[in-house]
Amino acid sequence: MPSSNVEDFHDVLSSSKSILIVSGAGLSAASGIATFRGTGGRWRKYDPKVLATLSAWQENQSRVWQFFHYRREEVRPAQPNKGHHVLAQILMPSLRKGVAPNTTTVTHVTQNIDGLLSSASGKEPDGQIIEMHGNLFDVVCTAHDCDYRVKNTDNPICLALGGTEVIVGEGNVEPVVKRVDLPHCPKCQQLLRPDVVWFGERPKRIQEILQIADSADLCLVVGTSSLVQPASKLHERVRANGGKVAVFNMEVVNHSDEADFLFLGPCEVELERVLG
Ligand code: BV8
Ligand code: ZN
Repeated sequence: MPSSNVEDFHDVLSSSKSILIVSGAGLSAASGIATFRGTGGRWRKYDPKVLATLSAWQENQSRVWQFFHYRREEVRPAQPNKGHHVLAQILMPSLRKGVAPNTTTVTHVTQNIDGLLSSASGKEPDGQIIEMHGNLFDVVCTAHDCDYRVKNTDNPICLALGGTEVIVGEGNVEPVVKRVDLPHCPKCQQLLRPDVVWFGERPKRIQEILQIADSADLCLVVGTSSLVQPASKLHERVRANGGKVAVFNMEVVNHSDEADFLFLGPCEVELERVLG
């Protein structure tokens, strides 16, 4: 049965040498970004197989670009919440509380593609922040022999997508933008795509992430339903190597009753109460 004793958690935290944080959509919920599977979650309205897979892209780039344009504009006004700021502080040795400043490495692997953790910490993804599913505002050229990959925050990313509402039929989005009007590469004129990891694609920096999980002695699992692999298996690797697991969630999810610590409630409140 997981403990919710903060003092016991602090003892584990202060003696940890390598901390892995794995976060999901629940961390950004308080910033106004819909989660995927929670009540009113985005996937309830759309079929993820239609909108976030390589086959969907190959079938209809217009449909997928409309969905990602819609999400870029949903995320654009969002600000980091208290949960992001508490987790950003832990990344900074000088700002940490309860974590040994210089002898502990902290890596935050987020499934979120909203970039809010980077905004809160004031630093782009690096060795400490890993956006394993990519970022909504990164685009990459689809030509295999072209290296064009940039951050693009244009609003809209191309004129044709401006103002297009995502028209959702029975689980489908009706294409209203011609392929020729979608974003194209300025270097080779091929089509650009969102630089995010779709279902069936290899998560970013996954070998590095697995090595970090295998050497971590504490894993914080924050705001994720732990349904999507391989992210959902990372805390199990930490446990398998004798590490401790602490879950921060609104509800008991996928095996969180096997965690060492479980802090139930909004993570933007619980993270500050337990870690702030
Ligand atoms: C891969 C980017 C191979 C795009 C995303 C059959 C069985 C098992 C696995 C598979 C299978 N078939 C296929 C697979 C593999 C598949 C997978 O896991 N499918 C699932 C659906 C079964 N995985 C893949 O395809 C991955 N690739 O496996 O490649 C490989 C592996 C290793 C090495 C080499 C090759 C790629 C997966 C990436 C997909 N892309 N996003 C986009 O966003 O459009 S995933 C998408 O789901 C988001 O990134 C999201 O973050 C992620 C997970 O969802 P959550 O973040 O957990 O969000 P959710 O809504 O589910 O949960 C929110 C939670 O927060 C809830 O628990 C809620 O209670 C809580 N909450 C809400 N508010 C708060 C809160 N908690 C605290 N405070 C609050 N305020
Ligand atoms: Zn190109």
